[in-house]
Amino acid sequence: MSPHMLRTLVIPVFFLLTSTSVWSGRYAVFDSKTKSVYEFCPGNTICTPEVAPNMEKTESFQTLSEDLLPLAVIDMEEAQDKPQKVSAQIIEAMETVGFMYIKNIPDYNEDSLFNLTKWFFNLPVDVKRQVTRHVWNKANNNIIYRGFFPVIPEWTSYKEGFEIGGFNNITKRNKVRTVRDTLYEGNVWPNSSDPVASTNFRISMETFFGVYHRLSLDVLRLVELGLGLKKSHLTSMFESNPLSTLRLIHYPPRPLQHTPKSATDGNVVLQCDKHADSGFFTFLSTFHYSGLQIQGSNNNWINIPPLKNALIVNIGLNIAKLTEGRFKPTIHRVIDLGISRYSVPFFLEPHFDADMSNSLFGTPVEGTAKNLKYGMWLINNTAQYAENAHTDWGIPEEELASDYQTNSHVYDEL
Ligand SMILES: O=C(O)CCC(=O)C(=O)O
Repeated sequence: MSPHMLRTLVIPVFFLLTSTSVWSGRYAVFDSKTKSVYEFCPGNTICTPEVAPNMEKTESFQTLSEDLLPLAVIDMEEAQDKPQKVSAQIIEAMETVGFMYIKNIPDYNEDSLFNLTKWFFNLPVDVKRQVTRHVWNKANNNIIYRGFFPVIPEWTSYKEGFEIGGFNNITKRNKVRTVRDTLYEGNVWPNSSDPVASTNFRISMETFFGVYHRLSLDVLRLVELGLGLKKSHLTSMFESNPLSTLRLIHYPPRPLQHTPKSATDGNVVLQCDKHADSGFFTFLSTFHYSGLQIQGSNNNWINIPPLKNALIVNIGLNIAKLTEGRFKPTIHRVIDLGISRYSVPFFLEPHFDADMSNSLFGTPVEGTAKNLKYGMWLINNTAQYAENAHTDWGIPEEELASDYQTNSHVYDEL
């Protein structure tokens, strides 16, 4: 193993091990019905009976006409007749701001997605805990990468989420042997007291996953066209077995006792810390909420208001690297509005074996291990996020190392 490969492996493993001791083990689950945050201590007992936010304001809806919006609006209907024009608009948006809106998305229905999101987060705490990741609920042996993650009160980002991928074949924890098994983990679904509603949730979430998947391939085809790439050059990385994630997010209003200094910026309280996405493309629904801000060239913060039935699309560090820096991964954050805010990002991810070591134009990516696969890159880069930092990937360190070696070895021979 080269020194570089060793470093990329050892640093995150070290981080995973040390971060567990920094984390106090407390986490919180929001119950929207009672408007209470139930805090759990190590050992899964409720350590404070109830910490009511008691500060929820009435929601205010914000709409702006399209010509006042701060980002380009890409029309997917227009793309059918004028692909050249629309692909040029996409490339321009990605090369300048790294953010855009897209509208007229086939089969996308914002109201229906909003209802599903609220349905999930309104479930009683006990039902959410059935699908909580293993690290927070040791009774759940099958959850490593998918399912529910709770609020961690002392973290800068204050959110709970529920994630699905494209797979339903659950790998049992005790059968997990490789990083590949972990990332291809199947979905888990909540069983509420209303079985019809639970089934509807599952079917609708799977349908939305398909809507986002097809949309992302349409956008990638336009990117191929705009960058002058061969047909399927980009889409082939995503078409089959993508590791994409559809995440429902709820940001409960942040009570003072859960607001560390790192979660403030002057008078502003943060719900999601400033960051650039790590991956490829993110397709984000912010419903009718403001709160999202992107960093301008003078380090100023620009509000990104919602556009009805449209998605906000931005790019991550990986596609920036693969385009040799042509696409800009812009830093963004979410500020606390004092209300419960919901959003749904779809993180477009390629299949496990997608090559991360060569750019789309054929040049080796600087600072990347030779023949690095996406799956290995992902596991080494997601530990920094609050919702993953404490994940017990279910793989002993030596096996993680050996999987890394095996995969790298196979590819070195090609
Ligand atoms: O909730 C939002 O508006 C933004 C979410 C986000 O930036 C993320 O999940 O990476």
